[in-house]
Amino acid sequence: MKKAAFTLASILTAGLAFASDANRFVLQERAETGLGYPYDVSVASADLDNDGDLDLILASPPGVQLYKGTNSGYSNQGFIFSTSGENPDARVAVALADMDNDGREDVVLASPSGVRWLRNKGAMRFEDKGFVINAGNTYLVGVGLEVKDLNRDGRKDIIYAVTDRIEVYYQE
Ligand SMILES: [Ca+2]
Ligand SMILES: [Ca+2]
Ligand SMILES: [Ca+2]
Repeated sequence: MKKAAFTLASILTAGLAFASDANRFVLQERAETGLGYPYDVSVASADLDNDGDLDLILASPPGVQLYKGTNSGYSNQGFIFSTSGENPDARVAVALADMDNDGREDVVLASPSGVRWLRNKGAMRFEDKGFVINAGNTYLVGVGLEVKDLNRDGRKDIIYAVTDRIEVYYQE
């Protein structure tokens, strides 16, 4: 009985120690983006090739770059999508979600122009499905994006925000 109490105390102490360390962050890795202009950027992570390692996506007005997660860090795979004609000063936001429920996380990219879906075809290949939301803002605005099943019907929905409004879209 005494031993059980000691064990519980140890667990509590361990929990407190963990909580007090929660504000410490240690740089693990740093990768150059190669972007030579002060573009806006947005990042997200998911296991895009279902190999058990989280991968990173970096979005900017020129396009979307992929960093594949490996045992020894993240490996820059270059651009998986290039946006021709995007205003270099445009804002961007990116989210990773399985939009078509095929078991592969897709890339959802937002800019003032709207929201684009890059379908994950597997083996780190992505297909541009074009704009799923056409906002057509020609002026520069801040952009926010969230992808979630908001109405719990099993299909991912989109929250798209620009400076003066927030819009909720359900997937049909
Ligand atoms: Ca992976
Ligand atoms: Ca998918
Ligand atoms: Ca839904």
